[in-house]
Amino acid sequence: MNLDKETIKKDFKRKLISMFSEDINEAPLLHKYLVFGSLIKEYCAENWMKTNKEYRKNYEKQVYYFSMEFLIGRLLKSNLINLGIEKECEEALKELGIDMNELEEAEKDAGLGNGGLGRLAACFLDSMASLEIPGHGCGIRYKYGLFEQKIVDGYQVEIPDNWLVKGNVWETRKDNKAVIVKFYGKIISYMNNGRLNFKHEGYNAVKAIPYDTPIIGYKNKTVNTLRLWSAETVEKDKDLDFNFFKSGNYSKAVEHKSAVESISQVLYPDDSHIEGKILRLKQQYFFVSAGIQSIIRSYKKLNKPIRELYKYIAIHINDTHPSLAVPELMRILMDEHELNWDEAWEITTKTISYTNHTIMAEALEKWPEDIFKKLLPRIYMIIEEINRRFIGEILLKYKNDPNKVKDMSILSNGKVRMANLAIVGSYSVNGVARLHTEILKKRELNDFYQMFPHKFNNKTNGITHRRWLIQANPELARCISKTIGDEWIKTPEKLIKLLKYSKDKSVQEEIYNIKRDNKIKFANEIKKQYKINVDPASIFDVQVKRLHAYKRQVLNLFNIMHMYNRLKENPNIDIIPRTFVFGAKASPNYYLAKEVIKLINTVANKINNDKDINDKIKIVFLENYRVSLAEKIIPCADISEQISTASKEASGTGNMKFMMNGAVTVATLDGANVEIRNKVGDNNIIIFGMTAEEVMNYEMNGGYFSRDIYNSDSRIHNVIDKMMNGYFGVPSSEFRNIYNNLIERNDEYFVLKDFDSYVQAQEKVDNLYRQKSKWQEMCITNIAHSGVFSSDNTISRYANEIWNIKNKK
Ligand code: 26W
Repeated sequence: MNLDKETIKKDFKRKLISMFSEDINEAPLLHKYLVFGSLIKEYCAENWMKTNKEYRKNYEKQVYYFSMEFLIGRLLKSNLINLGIEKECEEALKELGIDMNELEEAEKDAGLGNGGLGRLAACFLDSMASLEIPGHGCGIRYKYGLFEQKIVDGYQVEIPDNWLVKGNVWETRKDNKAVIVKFYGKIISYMNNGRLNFKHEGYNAVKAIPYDTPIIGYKNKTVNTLRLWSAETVEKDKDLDFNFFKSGNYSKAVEHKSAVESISQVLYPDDSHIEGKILRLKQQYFFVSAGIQSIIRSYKKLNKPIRELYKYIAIHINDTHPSLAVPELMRILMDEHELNWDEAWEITTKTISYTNHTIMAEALEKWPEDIFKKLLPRIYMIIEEINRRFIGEILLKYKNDPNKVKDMSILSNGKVRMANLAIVGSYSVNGVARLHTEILKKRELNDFYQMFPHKFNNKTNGITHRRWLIQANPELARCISKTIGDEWIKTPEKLIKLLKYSKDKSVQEEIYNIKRDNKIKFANEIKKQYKINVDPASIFDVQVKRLHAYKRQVLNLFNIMHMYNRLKENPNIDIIPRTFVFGAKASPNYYLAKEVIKLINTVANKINNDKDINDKIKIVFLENYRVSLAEKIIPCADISEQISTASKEASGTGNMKFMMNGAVTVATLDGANVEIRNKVGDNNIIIFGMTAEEVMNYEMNGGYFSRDIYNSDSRIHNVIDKMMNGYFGVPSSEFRNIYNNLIERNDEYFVLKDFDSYVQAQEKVDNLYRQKSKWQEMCITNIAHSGVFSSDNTISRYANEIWNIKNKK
């Protein structure tokens, strides 16, 4: 977009007056941010409208990415970069006496997601717009995003994330596009002209109001839409509220309103455990029904036959959370468009595709049938019928084998199994990394794979290199462009050209200095916020991700405790100083994870203040890890910790972000780590630990005896004893869950089993880092190979191989 700085200055001043009646000298930072954000939105408004018109005019196939989570983070900087007006804006603001960085910091993160799954959805939106693919997001406008984390005395304390309170400049409320979603009530069947029809009566109506956010493509004219739904009472009930009010029953009116609004009130802060709460099921149906109704409504305006829906619309469901899309689309096609079952089923199963993001059994969604039936009577009927027909198919294929029916049916033991529903109702089922997809096919979903082999495929995750390199690490981006030209920006695979320079001393030096500058800046922040002195010359060793037993933050910490023990014995041992950085939120009711946070902080407190070890180890626990903090820490990392128990991490995407910023990965052969290793080669990554196959073999044979290792490995014995004997100044009761899991419950995630191999990997790090030129060669090799992990690549494959959309690039 063409804009000169004088125009920007003029527009800014005008808008500051029109919005707040203030001039620059008196306006607070927040007002300046709100004004500037609104201005940027104004700049993209025309292209937003035109994009929609073009899509309609050309009957282009639209993809709707349904996700309960979109972990967007901040939008100001990424919008400026994608509009191509970053430099002009920075200069204009500077001349107005405003610092762009300060303005950026005034934006609250949109934290509408837990972690990997939600951030992936956000990266995909950016890639779809940048590749000019007509793809839109559909989700929930939570009033409260993922909680804000405070660390008080080493413990996690959760604070509500009231992110909308000062306004959200990017969204537009669309009252004219509201729809009604129906809960509870009963279903009346009746015959009409020889056709069986269903009528929903006595339901509770909830109004779904869409809020649209523009998703701006990188230096093109495409502006797609993220549509998030908010729950409100319907007009009729508003009157009712008024009647309650008039009759003096004020509290009843308020109760009703808050019950309805609770649907879009808060994001569930759990990314690995289903809670089976009815409110979550309400959330799922709420946004799925609203989303599909609005898709069908706009499809009808095209005047195309409803039977051809799948030619113009693709609906993708991000994990099983939106799998009610299957029965909801069936309902609309049958009950509102009078198609018969077979026609509706054919259309539905040609429209919906599904991504699986986890094989952890406790994360597989199952809803109690009794709750389900009451809340969604018509949807339940449809699922019963889908299941009845599906069982017929199983019996036909497997010659009446009752075990297959038991294993595969959608309704089982009084539960509705959402993954089974998603697989049966969609034409494509994909995993998120090669290893993950193989495990799905061979084990977790083997029955389904045998029945529908054609549905299964892999789409390895990706990350947007615009946010995670150009925006987060502008100096590195500049250096890359200076070295190999800037083609990589539009075609990230071209980063491979850097490989030629991996041994080039001056490029090595330059990239070293860039990281060093990033580290200095961050070390200053750490000093300010945590009063901890960290040496920018130390190795920055970073593990940032949700806290979960399978991700094994404890393994990392045990190695640190072991290093500390060694240093206490001999303060002169020659190790390169390390700064270990952790960042992690624990689900509020995940007690083990909370103990781990307390343990990290407890150990940090002792080690950071121990004069004996000459500052050779520092530990920093970053409070409130979130997208905007990730953008700051990842460009500083020398080491990326990707140490999950092999087979447990479906893909990981942090691993890709670190690699792209020139960190060296310490990893198990899990998820996409395997593909990173295949790209960079064994010399440029540090692999340790059991393989997925070894882990799964142990699991099939009942695990292993962790106590044997505890008894035989004095390093481990020492570390665990110190954790439990008050050595760190905290009583053992605080870490009882950790201890029990590792020793009494046989260490489900093989922490002790992988410990020795991990210690060796960490010694290798120390060794390699001393060889400065070799280390830089590794960093550059990693950056050079990171292009294939751009989500542009991933999204092209989704478009070509799943959605049947030819992208223009
Ligand atoms: C509350 C139930 C629940 C269960 C699972 C909520 C959310 C989940 C998600 C599937 C968890 C998740 O975020 N999975 C991660 O998805 C990323 C994107 O594909 C992968 O990179 C991670 O490996 C995977 O853990």
